Amino acid sequence: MGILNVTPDSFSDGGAYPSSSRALARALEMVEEGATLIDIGGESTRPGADRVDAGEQKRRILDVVEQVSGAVPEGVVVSVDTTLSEVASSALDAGAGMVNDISAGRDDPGIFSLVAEREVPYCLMHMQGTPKTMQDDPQYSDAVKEVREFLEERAEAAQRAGVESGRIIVDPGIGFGKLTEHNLQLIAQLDKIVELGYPVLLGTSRKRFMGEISGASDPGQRVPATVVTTGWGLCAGARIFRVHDVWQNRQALDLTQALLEKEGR
Ligand code: HH2
Repeated sequence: MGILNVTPDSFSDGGAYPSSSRALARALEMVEEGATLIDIGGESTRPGADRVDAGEQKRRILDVVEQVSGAVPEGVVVSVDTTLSEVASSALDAGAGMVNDISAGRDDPGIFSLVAEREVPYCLMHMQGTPKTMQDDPQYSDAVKEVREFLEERAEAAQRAGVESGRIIVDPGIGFGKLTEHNLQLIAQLDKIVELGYPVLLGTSRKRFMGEISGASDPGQRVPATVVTTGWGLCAGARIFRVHDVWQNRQALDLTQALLEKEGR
């Protein structure tokens, strides 16, 4: 899954695509590099970020969603990264085929019924708190257990609202209300999340905890660390990798897959 943030302020690619033609060119480049999903978002959720209302999100993304959906080859799906059903609904009308909701239906419960009605894949993610304050003082007694229970509960809530279990994807929400220690525990024990039985999406790309460990203060210098988590995640059973640097992570996946096959997996 290649990341396409059409925002002025995303932590790594904010302001990188000031026009829809630039965004389209990057989307096609990511497909060329091996992405089969393009995740388009109009709201930064970096720590401390302010909310962006539905109208502004739509102004930022709809043209891009329509252009990218119309230009990508068959089999490539556009995902909309939003917590709001109004934005998701318009993006689906414009050609998107998946919803990525970092609030797991807590921001806008209407997103469950929308996804159920449109019969599209739906990713629900764990987050403690809200982007504005989530890194202030995250607390867990057992991060892996709590994240796992949360994802299970939200997946059940989505199903009660009519979302088919086969359309649900779960995501531990790396960096969302978590200290480095919690992020490491969740990646190291990703198999515990995989055990839930839903496809797992892993979003580590260029994130801050990698800078804390490696000293790489510039997000663009965290690509090698990202690639390690991608290979690790595939070994643990994760299925979707949300990344800025597509060919580098594609290469890691191809090599890890070849090794897993030699191991007999
Ligand atoms: N991370 C970000 C945004 N959306 N969605 C899922 N499912 N999982 C993630 O880990 C995830 C996500 C944050 O990264 P990015 O989009 O690069 O930055 P920003 O929020 O500043 O736009």
